[in-house]
Amino acid sequence: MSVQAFCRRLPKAELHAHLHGSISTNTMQKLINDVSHTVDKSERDVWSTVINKEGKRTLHECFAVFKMIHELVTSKEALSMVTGDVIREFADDGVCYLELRTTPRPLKGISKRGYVDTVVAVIQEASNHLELPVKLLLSIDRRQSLEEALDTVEMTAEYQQKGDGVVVGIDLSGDPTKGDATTFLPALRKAREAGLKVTLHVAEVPNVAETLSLLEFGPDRVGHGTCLHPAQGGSDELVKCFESKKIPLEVCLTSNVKCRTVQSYDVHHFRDWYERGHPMALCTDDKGVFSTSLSEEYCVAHSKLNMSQVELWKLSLSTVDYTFVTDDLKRQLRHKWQDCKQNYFQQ
Ligand code: 6MZ
Repeated sequence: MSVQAFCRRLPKAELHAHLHGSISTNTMQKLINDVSHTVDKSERDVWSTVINKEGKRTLHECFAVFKMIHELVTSKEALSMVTGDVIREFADDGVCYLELRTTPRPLKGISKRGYVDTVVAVIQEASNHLELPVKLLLSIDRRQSLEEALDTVEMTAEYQQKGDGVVVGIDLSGDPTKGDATTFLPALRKAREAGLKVTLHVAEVPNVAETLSLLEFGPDRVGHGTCLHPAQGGSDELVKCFESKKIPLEVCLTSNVKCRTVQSYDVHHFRDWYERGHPMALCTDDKGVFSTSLSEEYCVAHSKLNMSQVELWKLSLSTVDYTFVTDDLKRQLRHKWQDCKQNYFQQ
């Protein structure tokens, strides 16, 4: 079996996928067509050029792309359509567990809560016909105020208490060059008190003091962790703290290299943490913006980081341990992984 076929067939869990960054070129084209009667051709051409750029963007350019995507997703209908497409595409890629995250924002005629209701409704609808458990994290954007962050936490707790099991936690993300994430520590503590899971974007760019405070808070997982090591602008204290707490790391290989927060796969921090036996999950981050898929991330780990098929299998299975779900669902997921192994890999 080719590596591509192996990675496609491998059961996979996606733990770090921003909804609007995951919108594929096809779906983006649908959005552009939908606004064609209200927007002139030159603007549509700019959008088409941006979405067809194959994901080669600096971190700064990525955030300009998110702004553009947000300008295209302005109605409840558009939000439903993109959420449905993103879930289907992950399912088609052999993803067997999906955690989406998104930053609630008011759209035409709907509040932030209306936004979350819309995404939750699409997730519930998808569960009627797809064998793919989908959970949702609500994101705090670093550019927001503490009050907005507290509102997001309160809203997340309300949805969690509704008991439909879709909304499970909080993410802290947004442009890492903006704001001070430690501002949000009171909101993050409230999230933990409410029993919510918490994952934080940490050290995507060098910032030793902020990173240390976030790690000391003790999140359930962290995203990126690019600049922990002294050679990447971190410090020995950060490495020691991260290692001793064994906080699972959401690794986004293509995203880091395309954004140039990591110079090349050869120097990517994945290999070092893998050799230390640190808990890690391969993730896409923004599969639309970076033109990738979760299967592709596993292929990259094979071709650029010399991971064998057996290692990829073990890595994928271990990812189930870091999902934000009940022990019962984790058991069911592990069975699914074992069934797939028997069906596909022992012929
Ligand atoms: C930090 C990121 C990100 O929430 O509108 N986002 N935050 N680092 C990254 N690495 C490249 N990629 C995406 O999805 C888009 C939002 O996700 C966050 C940003 O806040 C972006 O605006 P939602 O669904």
